[in-house]
Amino acid sequence: MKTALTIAGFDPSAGAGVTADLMVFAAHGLHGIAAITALTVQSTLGVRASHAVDPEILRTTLECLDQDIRPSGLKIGMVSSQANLRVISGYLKIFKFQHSDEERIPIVLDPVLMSSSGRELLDPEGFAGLKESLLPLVDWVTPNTDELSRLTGLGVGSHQDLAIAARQLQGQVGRRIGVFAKGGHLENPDDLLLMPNGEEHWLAGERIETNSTHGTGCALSSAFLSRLVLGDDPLEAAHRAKDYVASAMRKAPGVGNGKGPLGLLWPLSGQQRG
Ligand code: PXL
Repeated sequence: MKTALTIAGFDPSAGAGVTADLMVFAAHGLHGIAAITALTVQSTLGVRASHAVDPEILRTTLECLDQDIRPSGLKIGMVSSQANLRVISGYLKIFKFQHSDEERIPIVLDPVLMSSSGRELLDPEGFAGLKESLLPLVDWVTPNTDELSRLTGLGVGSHQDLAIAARQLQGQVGRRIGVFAKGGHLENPDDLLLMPNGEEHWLAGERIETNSTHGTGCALSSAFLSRLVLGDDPLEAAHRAKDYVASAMRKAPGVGNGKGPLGLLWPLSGQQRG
């Protein structure tokens, strides 16, 4: 069985963060492992607090896993603090140094900045570090419209804005990374896949009427990584990730009184995509 590693925050209501990522990996037949960057205090009703874990715990978790299990793919979600950002950048540099180009694994960064309930999930120094030192170390970045806007300083209210900002972000990084820009907040919720070679592909979205939207962005990003690990080309991976998440929204378990979690394990219960 292939392994995928997520470096992300813990959401006790199991909607977003590492718990969601591990469910997504399981749904794709992957063994998921996790290194936690932050403990959030939240339910489906919103985030009340967020506490970065001690960077030494994160560093030794990554070191300990690295000495034992080689992942076939890596996803980074909520980073939380500048100190943890430094640990993750250091880990990626050593990881890349240790492995040849043929052994390269896909690395996807979901640049989590704020919860949908409006709480900042990365400190200001961490934000600067994410742009300067973390982005150049990854292969794909999966921002939503707000994240794309904050990372580029451009307004993103339309499809054209999304494409311009995605190109600017790619240019800013100084190395050809791919941008899977999530347009879920646009009037027509289409996503844009900007390939490392500059090709643009629009993926048509549909608005799904549901209150179960907690962790949708996390799930799309980790499903995309899962499909890359399984050998899909990026366009195929993006289409399948979108289909998987749309089905997970339709098959939500209906838990909680706020924005509920998705039904991320639907492929394991023998259900057809819905
Ligand atoms: O969806 C962004 C996100 C990611 N990771 C964790 C979160 C949230 C939003 O609340 O709590 C742990």
